[in-house]
Amino acid sequence: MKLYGYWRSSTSYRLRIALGLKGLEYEQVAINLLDGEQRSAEYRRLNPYGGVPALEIDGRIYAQSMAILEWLDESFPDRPLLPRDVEDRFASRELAMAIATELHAPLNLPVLKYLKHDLGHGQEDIDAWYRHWIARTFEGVEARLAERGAGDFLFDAPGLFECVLVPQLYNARRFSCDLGAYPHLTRIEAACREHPAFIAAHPDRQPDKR
Ligand SMILES: N[C@@H](CCC(=O)N[C@@H](CS)C(=O)NCC(=O)O)C(=O)O
Repeated sequence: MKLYGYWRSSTSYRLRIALGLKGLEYEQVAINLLDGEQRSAEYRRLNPYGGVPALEIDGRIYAQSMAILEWLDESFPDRPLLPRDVEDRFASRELAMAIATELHAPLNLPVLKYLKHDLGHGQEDIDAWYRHWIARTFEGVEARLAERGAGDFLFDAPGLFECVLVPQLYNARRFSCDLGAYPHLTRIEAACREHPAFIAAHPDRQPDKR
């Protein structure tokens, strides 16, 4: 199994956590996003979306991190990322998708670059944009966790939701976002920090870190 990724990419980070939670071995292939390797013709032949991650297994390439997470869970059902109960599965997906679609999408590198270079916004505007989307989505996710009375994880063990949450919090900290209003999110993050799959997946531990 080969993971095409980048050390600081939150979508690659999601997959590294999931592969670790499932105890699956994989080789990493670094795609340097700062050098634009994701847009090279060679890489786009593998992943026509021109982003990371992509996962190669038995000559087949899988793209789109959320679809890959679900595929991994169906193909390697041991140590599941989703709980058994259908309502609980829905809760995991709802929270994970809120972050993956409403938060990751507007904060992605090409969006920030477009705001800066094409629309001419300064760094202050970019930082305000970033904080706006973080607050808008984290408020909802935090409220949902409060309603459920969530503990160290959404359920008994980390799964799909935590795979998506922890990388997004890592990014929020990079942008110096104030996370004081999200005690449930940060408590779950703290519990994940102790877990070997999250420790091994951390950007600082990746071989392509600069
Ligand atoms: N929806 C995609 C998003 C992938 C994505 O945007 N990855 C980012 C890194 S987190 C990337 O490759 N950005 C560089 C670029 O698009 O030029 C997924 O979840 O896999």
